Amino acid sequence: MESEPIRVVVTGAAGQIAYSLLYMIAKGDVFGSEQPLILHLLDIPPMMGVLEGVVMELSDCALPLLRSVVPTDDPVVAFKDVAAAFLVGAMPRKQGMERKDLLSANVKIFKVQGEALDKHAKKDVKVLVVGNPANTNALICSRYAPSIPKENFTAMTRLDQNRAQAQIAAKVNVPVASVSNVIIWGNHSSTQFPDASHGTVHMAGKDIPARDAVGDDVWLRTAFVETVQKRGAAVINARKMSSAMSAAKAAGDHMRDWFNGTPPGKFVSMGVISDGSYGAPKDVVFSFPVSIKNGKWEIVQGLVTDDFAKELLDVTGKELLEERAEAIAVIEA
Ligand code: NAX
Repeated sequence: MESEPIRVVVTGAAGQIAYSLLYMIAKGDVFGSEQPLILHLLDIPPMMGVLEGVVMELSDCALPLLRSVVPTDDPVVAFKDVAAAFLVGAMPRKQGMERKDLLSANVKIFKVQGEALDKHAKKDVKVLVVGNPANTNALICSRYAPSIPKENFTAMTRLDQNRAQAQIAAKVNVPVASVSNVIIWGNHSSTQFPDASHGTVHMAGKDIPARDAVGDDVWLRTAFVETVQKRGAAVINARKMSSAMSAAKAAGDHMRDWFNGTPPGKFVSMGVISDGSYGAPKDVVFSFPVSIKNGKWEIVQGLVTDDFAKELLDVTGKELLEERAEAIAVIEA
């Protein structure tokens, strides 16, 4: 018997990440080739004309799984009965805008969306925040959706993970799928810590430590970390627009793994509510290595972090505490 369609919302649906993401979702890359879908598309009123064009294109894709599309500028309609939410839409950083101004504009958006999720979404909705500052936006969104478990709010660091795995694969000269368990710790910002010290590379029929495969610890602690931290800026410099195709792919990877789980012994990185593991501050959305089973993530425990790692974890944790304080000041003002 055919499954009932699930409702999935994408916000920022007229934007560039959504343009790639909607196609991936609608053709079955995220929720599987047997799962019919109803897509809810949220954007702001001035974008409704553009959104109409996106709806036309989705229709013209003639995708068998896509049962209907609900374009709207009303969060109540957008979040009604959704089982999964991709919160991509956010206020972009404009010239002359301070980090504080950006945070302030976005905190307000994610407060409204949290409240709408709380009232209208399914109680087990899985929420992925892509819009920046993604970690703090996810924290605020969760705060305004108290009837939904905090574990259901996550922030995307999968693009950073994918970038890190691609760097290792290129260095060792193996296909990217041969690289596993590279971790992104902390904030999705330039303070993130891409860490290959627990990673593995599948070579000659077995998994070997990424450090041995690379054979260059200096590179792993310098050029590798910096390349991943600054990759977003490098794409903007080259393309004159921010990462979109790769961001959409990462959002799909994140949600697919959350629904389907991770294979034994493998983990992925997600921004999740921190319980203080690995010395991270509690109650911020911090990117950790997680394994996933039955739709629930768990922070991978027992990895040994050296002094170098501890120092970088500390820097990114401090930044998240600062963002949280700024965000709360905006809300409570
Ligand atoms: P675009 O500017 O192309 O699209 C954003 C869309 O969001 C626009 O159509 C805008 O009208 C809409 N929007 C704004 N406020 C909204 C609201 N209150 N409700 C619904 N929609 C709203 O940006 P795009 O390139 O698609 O990037 C979207 C977000 O992803 C940005 O915040 C960006 O910084 C962030 N990114 C996050 C990444 C991550 O790894 N976490 C990587 C890629 C990307 O930079």
